[in-house]
Amino acid sequence: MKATSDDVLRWPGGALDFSGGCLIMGVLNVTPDSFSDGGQFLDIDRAVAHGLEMVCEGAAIIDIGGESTRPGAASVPAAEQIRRVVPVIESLRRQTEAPISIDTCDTEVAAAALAAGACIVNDITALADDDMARLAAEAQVPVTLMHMQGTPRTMQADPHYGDVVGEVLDFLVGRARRAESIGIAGERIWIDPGIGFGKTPKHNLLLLKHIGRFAATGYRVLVGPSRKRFIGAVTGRERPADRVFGTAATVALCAMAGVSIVRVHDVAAMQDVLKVVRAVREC
Ligand code: PMM
Repeated sequence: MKATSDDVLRWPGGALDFSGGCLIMGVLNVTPDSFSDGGQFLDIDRAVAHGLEMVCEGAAIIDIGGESTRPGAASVPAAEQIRRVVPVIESLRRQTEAPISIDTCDTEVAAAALAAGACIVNDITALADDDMARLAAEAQVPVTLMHMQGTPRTMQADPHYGDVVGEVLDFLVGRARRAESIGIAGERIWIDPGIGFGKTPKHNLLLLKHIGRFAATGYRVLVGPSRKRFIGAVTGRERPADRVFGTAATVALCAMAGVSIVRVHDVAAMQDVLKVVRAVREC
């Protein structure tokens, strides 16, 4: 086992207490086109205010991204991502101690974000770029390794797997071991099945059904189901903002299965969900 779910994780620049169970990572997209909050937080003051609001509502981490990864999205140049996220990170850093995560697969963006005060790297390509792995190893920061089939531009065209759970699990454990060999401590590696990234609704449901197998690897598990399309497919809710109750169901089952972090938009609501799950687990 590389990590346990009942301890405090410390690293240069941050700490997280997992002893109370699953933590919330609040989503803050400084983009014009993310599927759920795109265009809402392009203004620095509004982005910062929303970040602080999520901390007040119970987010343990704020995840900031300057590039939409919605299906079909084109990549955003590093300079533009930096222009979007760095002022928000700098301002939040001055106003809250909550760890800030940078959602990018671009090493230049991650380096700028870490210099501005972020202290976690969320890489949806699971450190495909060795430079990103070296950056995280040197900075000794936690990293999220996410699974994706294809790229955001192509991933929903025709996702297919023989055994989705086994293949995603093998990929993530392989990438986690590689990250350890490059010098990232196992307790700082968070694995994420990549809900919605090159997966059909059925693939997403199977990953959630078997999410306990990911937790059983000993690496901490992060899951990002919030408001995603598969919830719309199950509930018939077209608008992402109408998928909060569906998201709540996924958060409850993740927390019961030993997931360490859920990445969500609706922090106050999911904090209630986690409080109830915690009360049941502890009674
Ligand atoms: N989902 C999105 C973006 N970044 N990062 C991780 N680690 N896991 C996810 O599931 C994930 C992510 C897309 O959703 P958004 O538009 O709400 O950011």
